[in-house]
Amino acid sequence: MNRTLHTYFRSSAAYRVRIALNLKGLTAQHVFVHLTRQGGEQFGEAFRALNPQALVPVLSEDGVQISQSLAIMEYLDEAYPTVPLLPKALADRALVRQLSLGIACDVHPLNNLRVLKYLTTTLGASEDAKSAWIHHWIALGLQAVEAELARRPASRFCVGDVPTMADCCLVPQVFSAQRFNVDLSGFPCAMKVYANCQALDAFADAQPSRQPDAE
Ligand SMILES: N[C@@H](CCC(=O)N[C@@H](CS)C(=O)NCC(=O)O)C(=O)O
Repeated sequence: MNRTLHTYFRSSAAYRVRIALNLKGLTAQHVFVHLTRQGGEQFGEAFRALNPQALVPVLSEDGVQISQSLAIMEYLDEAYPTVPLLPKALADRALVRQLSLGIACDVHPLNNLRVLKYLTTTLGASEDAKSAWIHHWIALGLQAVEAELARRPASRFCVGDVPTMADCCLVPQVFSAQRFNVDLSGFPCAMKVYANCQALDAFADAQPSRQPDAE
């Protein structure tokens, strides 16, 4: 089996997949794509041939190439079901997807590198305005996660007492919030889940500072 992951240490989306692989006990050879060096290696011809969206992560496995972190995680879950990333009960599966999509589609893209670059260059936003933008969208997204977690019986992870795809999405988003100094004091349920996740090697080993390409 030849499995590679095109990744960048600071990428939240790649971080999700690194956690998922670790949870499943799967290894992948990491190919590092530096998102800022020389204008961004993701825009090079070779990487664009792999993913025309010019975004990491990309998982390649025996000729199969998949981009989009949620698609990758669902693929891994179907291909390697022994350690599942989705619970059994239908309603719980839907909740995991709801939380995952809420973060991956409605929070993360607004603070992605290319969006922030567009804000400051094309639209001329100041650094302060950029920072306010980041704080606004992360806080709004985490408020929704917090409300969802708070109205359910307390559990160790986002949905139940076993980590799921929702935790793979929450942890990188909280990590990114910390990097941007977002005040997280209003999110006790999310932070408790975050702490429970970080206590596991699968999550701790996937964090940006532990990656070989970390700066
Ligand atoms: N929805 C995509 C998002 C992928 C994405 O935005 N990747 C970022 C890093 S987290 C990226 O490659 N950014 C490069 C850029 O903005 O130019 C996923 O979940 O995989």
